[in-house]
Amino acid sequence: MFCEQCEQTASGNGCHQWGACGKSPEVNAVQDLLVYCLRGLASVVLKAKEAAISTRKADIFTCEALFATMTNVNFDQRRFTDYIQRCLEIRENLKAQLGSLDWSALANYQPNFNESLVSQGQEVSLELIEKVQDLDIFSLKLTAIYGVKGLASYTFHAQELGQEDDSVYQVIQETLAAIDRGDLNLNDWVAICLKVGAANLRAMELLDQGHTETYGHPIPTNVPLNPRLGKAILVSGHDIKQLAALLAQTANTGITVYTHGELLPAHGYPKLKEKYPHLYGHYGTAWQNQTKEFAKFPGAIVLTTNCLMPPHENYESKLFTLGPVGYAHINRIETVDGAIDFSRVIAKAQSLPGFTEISEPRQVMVGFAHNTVLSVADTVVNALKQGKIRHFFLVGGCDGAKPDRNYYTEFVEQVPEDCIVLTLACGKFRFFDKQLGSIEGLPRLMDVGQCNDAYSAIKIALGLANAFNVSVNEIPLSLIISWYEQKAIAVLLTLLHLGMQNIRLGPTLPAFISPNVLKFLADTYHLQPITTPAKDLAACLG
Ligand code: FSO
Ligand code: SF4
Repeated sequence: MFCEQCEQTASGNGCHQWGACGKSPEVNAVQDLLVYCLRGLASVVLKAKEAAISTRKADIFTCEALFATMTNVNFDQRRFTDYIQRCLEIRENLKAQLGSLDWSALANYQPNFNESLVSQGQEVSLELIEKVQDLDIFSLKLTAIYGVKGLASYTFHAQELGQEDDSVYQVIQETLAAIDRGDLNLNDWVAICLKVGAANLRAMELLDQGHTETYGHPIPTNVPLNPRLGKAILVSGHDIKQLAALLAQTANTGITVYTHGELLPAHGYPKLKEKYPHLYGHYGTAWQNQTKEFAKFPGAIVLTTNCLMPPHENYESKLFTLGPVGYAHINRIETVDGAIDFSRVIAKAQSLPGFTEISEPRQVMVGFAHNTVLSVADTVVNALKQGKIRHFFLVGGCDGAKPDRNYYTEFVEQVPEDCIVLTLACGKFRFFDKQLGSIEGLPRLMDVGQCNDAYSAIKIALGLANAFNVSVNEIPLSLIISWYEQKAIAVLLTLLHLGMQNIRLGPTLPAFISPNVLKFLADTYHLQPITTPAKDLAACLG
């Protein structure tokens, strides 16, 4: 097998025997086969778009299928067989509408379902196909594919909320189709990667619109970290719409709903909080701690999107997955025409003890998305001008199990008292409950939201630049980013597309970036690896 799409890739060098995430070589092979078939579908979709034939079904399918291949989303080999079959059906249906055309071998590719899809997947692994070719182009192709996976996940979430833009689907399909082209040089591939970043900005904007138009703009909200007595359901992942559907079905059942991981920022949405008082508090921390935290949770658990870890026996009977998420033998909740029936989850929660003891009250504050922060832009600008605020740090991104991620905790601890920390995504769980005080009434630690809310952080940065009438690279803001999986790659491409300079990235640099590509990024964008908190702080403030 070959996979190096995430930060925990084995020895920083690609998973070759078994995925460090728990993905088997068999699942990896059928994922490769699915991506291969999606590349063939993409060339047909592009022709259909040219002929003004509707490709919406194919576009949404492509996003869901790519999403399923991301790190810690789906480990179920049968689900990938289904995706491959659906991919071919959709492709053939579009071809039939297009009439007789000369199709490439890839667009005509037909796996044999009577034989092992695993060995057929191994034959089309990107590494095998590209092995003899240019290392730097291979590096950029992987960057584009992994970035498109992240982009597809944001696009999938946005369309669930009724927000779509054909230009985003166009870029996803063009990028997939481009992998097969031999006529593109290094500069072409850099341009493709940046185009993925531009489309990702639009996809994140659509997702932001979907969230805020449906649930209101997030407002500063205290979230209890201590449970309350009674039956309980824990919802993890990122999908606010699926959480809202569960809240609607658990209203007046006496069950308390808790968020886990990246669903913490859901508490900031006023229309969710006002409508569903049983959306009470938050339980646990980041994804890599779920095996311990899920085992202890005394109720049912729903995993909406990434990050799912291979579950332990001691909690798998109370765990449910839905959407692109999957794991063989784990309870699955199907979505039928957009409707989700959570009755099995509710019955499971009723059969479990729930919380029987209370603990010391603790809380954190969420809700510092762009609307809240930019509504006090004048206060921020004045405080900056008067020297009361010296600098902003965006310390955001994914968490993970490696000890070198302590850098981010130590960094926040060492940020001087006249500076403000904005944070987002699951990396914040290393410091989210720290009491850092305030400056001019502004908390020194502000939670902007999920990784899916990276758009909000970008909007805040652009809004401050606008208020100062300077470019975004001239405001006193440093980006200290932690990455783990493919959404972070898509966001990084967006930041590069916006021309953001001096990003500090860690805990390690992506394995798929070749030395020459890294040099290009360092020379052009001053992208750099993190070093030590003290050294990086001094450089940012210097
Ligand atoms: Fe974390 Fe997982 Fe949100 Fe990622 S939960 S690691 S970038 O999927 O998505 O921040
Ligand atoms: Fe390895 Fe990450 Fe790929 Fe899993 S997703 S196989 S850990 S590189």
